[in-house]
Amino acid sequence: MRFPKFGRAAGRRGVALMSVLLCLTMVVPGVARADNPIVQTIYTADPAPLVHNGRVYLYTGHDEDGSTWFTMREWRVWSSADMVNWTDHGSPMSLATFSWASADAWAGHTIYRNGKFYWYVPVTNRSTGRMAIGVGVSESPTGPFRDALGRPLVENGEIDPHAFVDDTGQAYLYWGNPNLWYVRLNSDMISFSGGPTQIPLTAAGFGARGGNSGRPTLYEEGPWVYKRNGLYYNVFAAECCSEFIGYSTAPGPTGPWTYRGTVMPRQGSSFTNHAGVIDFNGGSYFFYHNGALPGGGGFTRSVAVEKFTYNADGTIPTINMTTAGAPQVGTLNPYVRQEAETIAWATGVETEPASGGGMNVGWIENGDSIKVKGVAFGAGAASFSARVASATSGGRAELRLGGPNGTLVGTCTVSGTGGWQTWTTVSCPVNGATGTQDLYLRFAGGGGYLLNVDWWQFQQR
Ligand code: FUB
Repeated sequence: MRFPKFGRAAGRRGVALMSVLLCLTMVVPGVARADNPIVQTIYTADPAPLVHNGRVYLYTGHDEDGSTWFTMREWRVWSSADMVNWTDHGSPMSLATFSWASADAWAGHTIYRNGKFYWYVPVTNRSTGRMAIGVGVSESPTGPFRDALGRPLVENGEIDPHAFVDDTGQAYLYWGNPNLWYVRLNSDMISFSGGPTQIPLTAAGFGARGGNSGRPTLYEEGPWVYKRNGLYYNVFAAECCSEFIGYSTAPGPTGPWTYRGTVMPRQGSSFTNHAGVIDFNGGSYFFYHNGALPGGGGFTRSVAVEKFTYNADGTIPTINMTTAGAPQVGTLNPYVRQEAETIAWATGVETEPASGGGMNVGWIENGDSIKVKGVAFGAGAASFSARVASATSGGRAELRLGGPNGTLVGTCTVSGTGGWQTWTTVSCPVNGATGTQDLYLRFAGGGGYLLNVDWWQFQQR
């Protein structure tokens, strides 16, 4: 099925929140020009990054187009080896994974243990009408995930689970809004010992909140707990609305916590924010979400990332949202098969499951483009091949360097193949692609949708 092009209306939570949102929308540019947000093909929210075998796997929610609430039905997975070119792995887990869930595929977290990936998610339990925590499990970071229990792992009406395994091997699950809870997970990661325990929300631990919100501290939701150099960190969404990101530290995984201040101020035209923190390839990275895409806002959010350096005393510096994003780690090899859905920045296109597995890029129209950053052509490419399909009469894939209208180094012509999933391989000569370049696949042709691309690869001179 073909859908309208991306770029949809912002949502609405209520009069008060909409006012906040409108104020933010007026002061923040609506169109990002660089590599943040990470995904341009759909709205994404609630980042949960995981480093595994030299790649960063990014687990997100999916804000439906035109949402006027947190209308979320599935979770999505992306991965990158270089922090700028992200591969779309589609949706390996959705509300349908949990037969007992009725709605609200909200902020989850994935962790690796025992050779398996455990994805903890909050959803509405159909039979109780309350938010409950389910757990998906898979042998692969990109799924598919199945319901590990066939019922909630834990249920108390609160959200935003985050798992952490301490050096001792003891695992914890944290979650909560408006309270902050933890439970000691057993080593199977799908059962626990003892009951849910509340972490005291004290002003010393989580900062004092003013106003008449009825909440004692700045803690709002989205705990992200980790250990670094013997110190335990809890990075969380603070106050509402709009939220900023704050953090606390503790000598142990259950506290006592000490509030340490702001990580990311209120920015970015989404009244929520949600943190994910990792170390990867010697750098530290802070993931968050905002409303920076066209049509973006509080219910049409997008995940973004910044690189940062801890202060010498272990405190976290203030991190601001940028459109530049993180610098690239290394380069991308064009002489091995690259998925078309490995993208630094896409304009106009969307993705879908490909008939042969994985995803393909589709909804390609005249003038659309895909940027692939830092492509290491070395001494030079001689030719380009791509797996393509077209249910219409096709179009052209122009290979350009440095920009969508940059130097043209090759053009592949694609004819109709008889279907959007009827694949053939096309090739064309390439001249002038040397060194390390930002590659743009720019598409040209007549009106309507032109072609789909599953993968591409250059051949060396
Ligand atoms: O995405 C739905 C909810 O919004 C999440 O569970 C919260 O963390 C907030 O980001």
